Amino acid sequence: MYDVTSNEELAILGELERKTLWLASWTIHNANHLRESDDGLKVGGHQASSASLATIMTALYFAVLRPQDRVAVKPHASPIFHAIQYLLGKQTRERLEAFRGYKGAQSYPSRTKDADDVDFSTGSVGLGVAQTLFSSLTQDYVRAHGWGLDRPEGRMVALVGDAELDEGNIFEALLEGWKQGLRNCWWIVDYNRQSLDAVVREGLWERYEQLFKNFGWDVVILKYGSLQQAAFKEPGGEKLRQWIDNCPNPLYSALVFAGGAAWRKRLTDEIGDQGDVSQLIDKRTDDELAALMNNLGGHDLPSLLEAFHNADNDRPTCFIAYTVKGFGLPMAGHKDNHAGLMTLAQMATFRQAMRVRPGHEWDPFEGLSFPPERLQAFLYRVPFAAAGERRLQAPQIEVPDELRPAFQAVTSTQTGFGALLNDIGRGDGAFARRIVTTSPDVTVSTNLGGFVNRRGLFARQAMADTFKSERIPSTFNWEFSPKGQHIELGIAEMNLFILLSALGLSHSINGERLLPIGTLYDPFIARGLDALNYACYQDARFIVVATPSGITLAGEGGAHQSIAEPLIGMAQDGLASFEPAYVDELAVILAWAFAYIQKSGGEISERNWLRDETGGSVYLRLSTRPVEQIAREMKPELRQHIVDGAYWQRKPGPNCQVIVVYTGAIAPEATAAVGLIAEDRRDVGLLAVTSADRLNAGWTAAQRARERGLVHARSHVERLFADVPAHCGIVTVLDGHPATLAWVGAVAGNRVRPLGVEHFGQTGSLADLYRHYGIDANAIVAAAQAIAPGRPIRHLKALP
Ligand SMILES: Cc1ncc(C[n+]2csc(CCOP(=O)(O)OP(=O)(O)O)c2C)c(N)n1
Ligand SMILES: [Mg+2]
Repeated sequence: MYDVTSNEELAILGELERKTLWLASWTIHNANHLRESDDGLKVGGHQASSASLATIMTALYFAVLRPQDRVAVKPHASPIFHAIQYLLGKQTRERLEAFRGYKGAQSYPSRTKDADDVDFSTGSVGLGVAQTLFSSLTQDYVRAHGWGLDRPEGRMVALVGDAELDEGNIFEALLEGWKQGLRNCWWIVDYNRQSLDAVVREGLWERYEQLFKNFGWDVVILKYGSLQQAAFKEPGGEKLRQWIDNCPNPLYSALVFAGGAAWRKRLTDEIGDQGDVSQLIDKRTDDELAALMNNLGGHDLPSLLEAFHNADNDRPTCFIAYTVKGFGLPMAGHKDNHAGLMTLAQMATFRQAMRVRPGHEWDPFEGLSFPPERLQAFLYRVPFAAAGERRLQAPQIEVPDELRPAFQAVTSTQTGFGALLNDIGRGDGAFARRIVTTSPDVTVSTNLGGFVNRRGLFARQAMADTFKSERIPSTFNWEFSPKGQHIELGIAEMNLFILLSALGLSHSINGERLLPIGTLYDPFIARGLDALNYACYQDARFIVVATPSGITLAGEGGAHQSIAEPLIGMAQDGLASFEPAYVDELAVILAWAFAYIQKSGGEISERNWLRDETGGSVYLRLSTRPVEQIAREMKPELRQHIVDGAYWQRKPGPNCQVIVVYTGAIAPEATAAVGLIAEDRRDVGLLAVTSADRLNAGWTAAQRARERGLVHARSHVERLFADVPAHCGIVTVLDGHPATLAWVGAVAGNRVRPLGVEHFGQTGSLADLYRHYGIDANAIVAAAQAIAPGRPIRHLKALP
């Protein structure tokens, strides 16, 4: 597995560990003390936290990892990661010098913003850890379908902070991993017993050990380094081991901080009267004693290499590696060290110990004892870096230009979605085969059942549907097999989004493209929101279908209403959001989405703010409300307008006084209201907004482009409003927060009355709720009357 065959190579690794620690520390020091900082803010939480992982990461990157392995590095170990990549020739000095500055190396490893081959972004603790698990499941999925078998299987590795394990999403993922037969996954816990504020509870490792074993993992505890193991074999060694085992975490940390003399005093006081132990202590200098006591498993290269070597199988394995936060630095072990920074004086001492001359701080081999040629030769042979480009590419899957479902005259977008996917499920080309669906226990209730019946559930081992084999009639045929295309998840929305993140990076990680679709109830987007953001930040590509939504689910209950999601859809970077009212619109959007999630290339610019060249992920907010469909031909212009975000369902005339702008399932109310208003107001317009997100983004980008000199830039919404008179009032309405559409008034300077839902939880029939919240036809008419005063609108009072 690794190739450290000689003592010389082990010694080189030791030198590289020191160099890595130096470069990381210097990077942070430079950013804090030396570089002209534009904001005056200091970097916190890096120095001590990075040092904690210096040894483990040295062992991994320079010896153990293979090019096919993928790693999520604990956020605060970012400087160590960048330093290692610098030594491997994949990071530049300029970016290190600009650490956490504009376009410099990032404070937390970023797959999209860093240039040195970050596999998984981290930052929001817990998410990167779970991502490795779901990436491993994705790898199994891809290979079970017969794809990518010419490439070696990779291992997904997470470097986990011990306090990071407080995050619940990690345990949600663990449970799912157990259900799905997780393989090829290592989690290496940096057990420094410190978090940001605190020292962790005694004996936490025992809970972890039990927990991981319960979920079917191997657990390897790396507590004592090789120096300690040797010392335990000396006379009195067993006593020392007992003392270490009984020492409370805060005391151990305090003594690490205090150093050799303090260790001597404490050990002598507590166990030193027992002849043998006194000898063991006395024969060591203060420095040697400190080195012995600091020699925990996580800082001992031979122990680490051996442990990783012994785990050369595909079982999920958790390594609990004892470490010292701030290892090798003056703040080692101190409970306040999280945001600790080395002072200039401390840095000078450290520099001396590292034998780095002023002006040579960035020289890769400065102060090391091996000749540079020998070190360089070693680095050239590092297996992880030897194969060149680790990010893979996959060709785009050809998708149909149009989807043409047969649908009922009165139907909902959710039903339409089910019908569209069912139709796709009939196909046997690459398009149908590359789709993978997933849902956190709402497969049937989000209408994915038809597709799953056709394509089957995924499991590495086939499992028959018992109801079918027992000949009990059922609408659903749920056979699990390695060929299945639906991954059934337990009810955990964080898992849904992290799985989508993993599936949606398959083209880059496995070199095999998938077209992932995840479904959930709209309100529960909020439950998984940080993971959704994480997935988008990594540029994973997927379609998320959220249904039912809003108060339109009516009798289903107040607890399931979603209000803020349309705003989330607008604000979420990397996610194009749509809320169609009609199934023909949905068909257009879905066909477009399959192409959009595969796009890449092109810089995001003012001209291209909608990412039409660069691509992204897609969110469809759907509804269970049956709506009378419009019988119409889907002309190319209408198709384009639907994708751009809006079209005139009824174009306003030159004498228009009022316009109704609506989104989604509220279409019948908006249409009815316009019909009523039209009896007393001339030239009324009705604008159907299919994507407030894209409509708004286009408008903002066009304004910025003009401000920067592109005087002819025009957005879709500006063109739509080009002929609308300035005195015309606008009523906007949707089943969601009114701010979603309120901004349209600013496009051409029209007054707006935005209607929508602002309060949560009232239950009732659809009519009750639309009336209660003021988004029914009557409320729209009343708002129109108020905003475009004139002759009373006669039908207003006539409505119930
Ligand atoms: C979701 C989330 N909450 C809070 C934080 C702020 N934060 C960063 S690191 C950290 C704790 C660090 O402890 P540990 O994981 O043990 O790492 P160590 O500093 O010991 O290396 C916290 C609370 C965060 N990054 N993400
Ligand atoms: Mg910690």
